[in-house]
Amino acid sequence: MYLVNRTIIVASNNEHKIREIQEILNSFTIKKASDVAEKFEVEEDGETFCENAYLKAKALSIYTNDIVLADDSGLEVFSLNNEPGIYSSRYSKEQTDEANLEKLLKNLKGIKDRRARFSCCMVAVFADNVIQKEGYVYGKIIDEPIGKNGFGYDPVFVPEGYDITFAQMDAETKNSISHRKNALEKIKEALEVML
Ligand code: ITT
Repeated sequence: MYLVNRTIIVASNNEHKIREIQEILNSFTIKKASDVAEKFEVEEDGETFCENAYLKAKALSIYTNDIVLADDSGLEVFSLNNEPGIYSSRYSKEQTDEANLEKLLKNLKGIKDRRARFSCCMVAVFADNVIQKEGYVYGKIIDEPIGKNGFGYDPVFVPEGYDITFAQMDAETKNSISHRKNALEKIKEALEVML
């Protein structure tokens, strides 16, 4: 099958993610869920990033014939049994970036092993095809948030090989090494074969 349409609908309500996907997949036209569906909400009851990404992509695909792309991602802290993991956006009672961060730092108080990784599973769905790719970036969690860019846990995550947090980096630098970038590069490669 040859796809001539290079439009991708992103099955996400997270504006930060959508912007990063747009910046990384800059040879595609990126649209958001609200462009094709009035209200888009999915119960993320999968047990892995990929299960949840598939649930989101499949749910939006009934509204469009374009390629649908979903991202499920999160932070895994090794000394916390890989928490918050798939619960990253819902870690605290308040479920805000600030409260999630605060809970993470509290749970890490006094713990020396600060190693962590961001994980991302991207699922693209179109016609009868499903493409699933994962990406990671390894690093460590610092004691106090630093930086204003990005979102989520960016202010406490210092990637390997750097001495600043994701939130201190410009978007271009984060997007050149992130978990999202790594997963998207693989998705892009798979899609380009079919376009
Ligand atoms: P959608 O499901 O609508 O896409 P969401 O924010 O709920 O949006 P997820 O369920 O995939 O998405 O949760 C992702 C959470 O993981 C996000 O809210 C952050 O807390 C964290 N996260 C993922 N990628 C991140 C990044 O690049 N920088 C910082 N935090 C990130």
